[in-house]
Amino acid sequence: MTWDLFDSDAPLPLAPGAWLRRGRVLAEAADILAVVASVTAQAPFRRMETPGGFTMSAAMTSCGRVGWLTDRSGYRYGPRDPLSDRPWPPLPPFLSTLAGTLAAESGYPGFQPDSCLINRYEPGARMALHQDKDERDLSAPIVSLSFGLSARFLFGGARRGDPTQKIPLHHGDVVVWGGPSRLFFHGIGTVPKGHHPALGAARLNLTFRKAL
Ligand code: MD6
Ligand code: FE
Repeated sequence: MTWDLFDSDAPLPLAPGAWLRRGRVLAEAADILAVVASVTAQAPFRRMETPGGFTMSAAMTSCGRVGWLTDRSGYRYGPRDPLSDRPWPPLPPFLSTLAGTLAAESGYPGFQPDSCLINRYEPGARMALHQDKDERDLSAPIVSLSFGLSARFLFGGARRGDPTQKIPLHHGDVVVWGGPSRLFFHGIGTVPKGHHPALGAARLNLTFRKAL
């Protein structure tokens, strides 16, 4: 795909290998959210405990061959939902195909995610600065889709203390990143009060990963 300077849907560079696509999945949002609802009916959102003993303010669930987990024993991917002791719901083909297309559009052909982490924030929830480094193959990018309430994405650098860009993420926005910035620190600022027509008082974020 090619864009010129005047295309309003041209990818915005955030860092080397990191791209923001404003509204890229607006047209698909209703279908994506319907599929997410069927996943969360099988594997409900839950607030997990960090290794340090804090309860995360965002609630999470997963689908795919593995799901991301945290508890007192650490951060990891695991094949079963600890709430049910059953395998995570499968990654819906519609979502894995879409994630592959979005990755390819940002210069990462051949991306085949095996896990999707779904985060749910109510107003007041946030996500502290972190790196995504529990995946085995760090050459694969991460594809991130945001819905519902807007939030500020904090995008830093290779070191925790590096300055952060503060980028608002809105319903339908996509961030794809890998390559040189794959391990950059990032987080989500406290989600402000509000109401979104599609999701009410909540923000959802889907991140597609190649974890295995
Ligand atoms: C969120 N996202 O947007 C949290 N991580 O709710 C992430 O932590 C994230 O958006 C890796 C890659 C993309 C992301
Ligand atoms: Fe992350």
